[in-house]
Amino acid sequence: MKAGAKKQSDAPAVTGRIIASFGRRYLVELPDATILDCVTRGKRSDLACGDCVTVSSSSPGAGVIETTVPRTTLLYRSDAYRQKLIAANVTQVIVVAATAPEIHEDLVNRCLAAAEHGGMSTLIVLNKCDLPQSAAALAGTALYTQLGYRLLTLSAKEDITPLIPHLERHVSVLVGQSGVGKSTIVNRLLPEAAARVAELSAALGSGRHTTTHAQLYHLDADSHIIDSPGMQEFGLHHLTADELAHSFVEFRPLLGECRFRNCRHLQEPGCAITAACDAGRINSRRLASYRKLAVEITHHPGWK
Ligand SMILES: Nc1nc2c(ncn2[C@@H]2O[C@H](COP(=O)(O)OP(=O)(O)O)[C@@H](O)[C@H]2O)c(=O)[nH]1
Ligand SMILES: [Mg+2]
Ligand SMILES: [Zn+2]
Repeated sequence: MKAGAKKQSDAPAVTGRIIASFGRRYLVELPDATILDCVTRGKRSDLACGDCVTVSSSSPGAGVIETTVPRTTLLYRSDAYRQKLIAANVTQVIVVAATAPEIHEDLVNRCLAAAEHGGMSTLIVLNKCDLPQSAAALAGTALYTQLGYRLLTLSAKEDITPLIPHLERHVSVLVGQSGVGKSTIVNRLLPEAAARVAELSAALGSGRHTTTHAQLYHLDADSHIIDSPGMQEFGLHHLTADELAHSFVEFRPLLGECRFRNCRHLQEPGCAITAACDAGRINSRRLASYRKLAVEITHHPGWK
């Protein structure tokens, strides 16, 4: 040991995965399925559910997170002041909407943009299709299938099986506003695991009924699913204006065709995106959603 180095615990560090995060407290699952209640050293809080970490054990059942294995992906949202990590190492973002509560289209657009920016694949699930208002909701989502997004209609309560093939060999994260049925989906897929983890979390976390943290579950050796807390806000302050425009997939073929190179597609003359919208080739609700975001991310003091 180098002079001055802190003495670490005697047990060698092992690699595990964060399966739940509660503020600065994490549940880390080891390869033998043991679950450790872990903290980080110092004030570090840049870890997310799905992160692979090395831990040294501090006492039976507890550990300290020492290092993080580099991530393949990170899904997060951010406002002008801070970032909120949602999940790490996911390959697929499942945006869950429902026939009720009414689809929050801006939120769907933001989740999709974050997934596009982070290089994850996407699936939109329209849940609660057993309810009478499902025809209207389905009409509202036609926009997304026209853009090329995959859309699955579901009634998690009645039959979860249509979702299963979409989960194979993915680490999926369920995102969307609260009340759309994310936790129900997990419960229907994995009733026993969900109950067991809920118990563990109640003991360690806040003990509240609603999901106040993200939680990872195993479907099989290669397929995992993360339930996330419901969100109303989804800021994308970590994107530049250019990255934002690229994360709206239908804008991509037109980017570079505006009169001004640094066009933000707001009110600039000669904007190819505005022209495409006027011609009916870009949906005006999507453009409005993009503009709201563009104004948001560029109108604060820290903008780069
Ligand atoms: N009718 C109907 N209700 C559902 C369905 N899935 C979930 N729910 C209900 O919607 C409410 C919110 O579900 P929950 O899973 O907690 O949503 P979350 O906040 O997204 O996790 C609960 O009362 C569920 O029973 C469904 O497929 N059909
Ligand atoms: Mg929930
Ligand atoms: Zn433009």
